[in-house]
Amino acid sequence: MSPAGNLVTVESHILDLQRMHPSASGDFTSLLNDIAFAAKIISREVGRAGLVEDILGSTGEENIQGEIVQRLDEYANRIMLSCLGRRGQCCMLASEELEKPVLREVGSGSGSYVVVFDPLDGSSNIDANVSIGTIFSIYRRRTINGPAQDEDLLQPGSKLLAAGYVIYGSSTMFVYTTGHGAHGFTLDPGIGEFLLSHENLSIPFAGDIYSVNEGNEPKWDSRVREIVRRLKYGRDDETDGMSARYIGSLVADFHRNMLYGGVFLYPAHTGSPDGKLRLLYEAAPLAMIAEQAGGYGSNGHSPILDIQPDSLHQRVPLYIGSRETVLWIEKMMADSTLGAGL
Ligand code: AHM
Ligand code: MG
Repeated sequence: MSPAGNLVTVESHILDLQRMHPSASGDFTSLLNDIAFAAKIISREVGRAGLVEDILGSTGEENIQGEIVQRLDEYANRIMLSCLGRRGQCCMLASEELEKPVLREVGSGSGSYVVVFDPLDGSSNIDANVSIGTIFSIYRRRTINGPAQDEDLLQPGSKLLAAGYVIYGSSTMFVYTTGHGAHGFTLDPGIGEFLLSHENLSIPFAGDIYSVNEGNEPKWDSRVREIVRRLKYGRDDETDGMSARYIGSLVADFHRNMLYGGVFLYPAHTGSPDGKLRLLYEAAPLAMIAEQAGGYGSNGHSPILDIQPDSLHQRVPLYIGSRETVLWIEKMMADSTLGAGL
């Protein structure tokens, strides 16, 4: 049975959006379709993990950020690199798994776009059969001619043309936005198509779930400790405490909060003074989706989408989810009576 009997594929949904821009060349549309295609291949491989040799486990190498590279990380990265921009739509691709961005031959394509992605997020969860995901950001290149430059890559989230994620969970879902709402599609494995299942996603304004790795509490500053304490026990005598859910895969924690409402926190701590998550391919794309769904993403002080990046793998503290809850966290972070930052 297809989701809710709805037979709108992700490709036709993207094409409908293109019709809103009669002068569009189709390059952007086909780039989004490339990403959906790559997601199907990665989903197939994730679904076979454990059955086929050489899928699970690590490659024995570390990536540029000193993290162990899992075999599926490497596979997903390779698939993204070979599927994206096959028609010369992209001048540059950048990934969590690559030290530097790669410049692409554009041939007769426009080369107008830059894509930044985390090919397989939550990779510490792969071998345990826990949900993982892919996250992507698409920017328009800023320079006109010649090889793409840093300024084409290092753009704030407010300049994103599109962003999305794929969650490989109990089913595989593709969620994307081009700035006209956030829409979710569920993969029907029988026909190999993503079918519209969650049109115009909307995060509840305030939620009942907080998600944070509380094992880091000893390394937080006093403000973050107080924020999490109040989330847990209730903000005041009239407010109930929230439930905790933490998967440890950003896409999965974020996706659940998108549907149920709530907040995800990855604050800075003494071991990671800029937080853990990466601005360009984790925080910014999810912040765009959150805002398109009525939510909000912040670094604790200001919108994630306003931050001008200065390097590809830049990290940022992240507070994201239900708008009211994230705004309350910003207010708490600005309260000097709760102590200073790190
Ligand atoms: P990854 O991109 O290498 O998988 O790391 C990012 C992941 C996120 O999915 C998740 O939110 C976070 O790291 C979990 O970190 P921790 O194990 O410190 O709680
Ligand atoms: Mg990641």
